[in-house]
Amino acid sequence: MQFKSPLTQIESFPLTTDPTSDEIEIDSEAVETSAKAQMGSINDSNCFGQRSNSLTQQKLEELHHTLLAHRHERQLVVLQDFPDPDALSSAWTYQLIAQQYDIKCDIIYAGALSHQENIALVKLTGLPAQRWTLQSLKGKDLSSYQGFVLVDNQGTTSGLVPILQQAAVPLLVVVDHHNLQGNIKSEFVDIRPSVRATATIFTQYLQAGLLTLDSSISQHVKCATALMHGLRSDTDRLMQAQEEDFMAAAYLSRFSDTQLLNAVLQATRSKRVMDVIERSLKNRIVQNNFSIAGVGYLRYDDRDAIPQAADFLVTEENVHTAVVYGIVHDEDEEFEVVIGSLRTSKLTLDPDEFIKEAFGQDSSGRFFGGGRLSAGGFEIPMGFLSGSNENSAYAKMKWDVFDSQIKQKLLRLVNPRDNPIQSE
Ligand SMILES: [Mn+2]
Repeated sequence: MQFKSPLTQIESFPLTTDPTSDEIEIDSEAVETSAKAQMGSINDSNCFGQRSNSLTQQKLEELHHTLLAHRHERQLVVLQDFPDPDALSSAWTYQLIAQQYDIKCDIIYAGALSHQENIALVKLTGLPAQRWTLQSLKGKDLSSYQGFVLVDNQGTTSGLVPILQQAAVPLLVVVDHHNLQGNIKSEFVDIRPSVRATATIFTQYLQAGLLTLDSSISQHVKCATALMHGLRSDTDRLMQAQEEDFMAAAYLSRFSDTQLLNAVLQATRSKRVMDVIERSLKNRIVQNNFSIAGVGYLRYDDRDAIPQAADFLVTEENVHTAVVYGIVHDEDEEFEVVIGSLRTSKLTLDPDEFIKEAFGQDSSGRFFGGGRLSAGGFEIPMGFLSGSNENSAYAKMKWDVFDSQIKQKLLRLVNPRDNPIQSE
């Protein structure tokens, strides 16, 4: 039989005691179950493709021991400021896995859920993610958390991370599939840029027995559906999926709810998102198969219109790469930031390299963005120039400056001889 339930496999293997963890006493049935599951899966070579098998098993064992060492604790699972379905579903899975070790997790993000599909996902599945603004974080008692976890990011896309570091909350776990963004000091690290979605990695953890999914438990069904959505959305509806992602999707299909997934996908675009897409169409310039569009100012809540516009622009004939950017302003916090998104169908173009090369680093050596296969994003703080102004001529002038500067940096890579500033 190709797919055996992890539980059946587990029963057939004797539980061995790990001599290195003798100080850790397994005190709950749940922990014992997952320990058994983990031992069982380590002996199983049919779960995944042979190539990734040993890595997954090694990571699985490490994560198991990290969780054991931190049982009964409270942790924060930190998502990128604007979390996507891959991040949301993976964080939820981590929370459910951690529960087995009596670890309580709060899933938090600083920005907004701005894509209509993300809002639908969270509402329809009851996904337990909370928005903690930078302001509200300062009022929280962080000493009740013994650690934090990064899922589908490496801390560079979350405004919450510097505050947690300041409060000396230790980083315990990082699970991500983006290229390495720098030096990471964490007890457990599983970063696999070859995998297309963090949801794939978490599905492998599930499949190997860190948590046994049960289709009679509604929460498990919803979480599996969320993972399926995350996996699909990070792989362009499985178009970019590799063997491991398909294997994960196949496993999830046993638990996920097709009707629920369909309901999430049916979410429609708001008029304001349509307006941003319209602006990107009007403003785009196409050079050397790159389509570049600045969309001006947009509201914080509509921030996700930018990647959606990039998704749309890259579908134009003879365009292989689209970059869309705009100034996102948050009226509540008087805060502005340049947000951009890149989409490419060109196999030889690495979005991560492209964005790092185009925009470089800030004074503290932090890159303005990065990416994964076929997609990337960037955020450029506006510093002293941040803050809205009632005067529309002033706002236009500010936009023109940022627009020209970004175009100049992009066009230097798109067409090295072309420089829009020099000609003036
Ligand atoms: Mn992802």
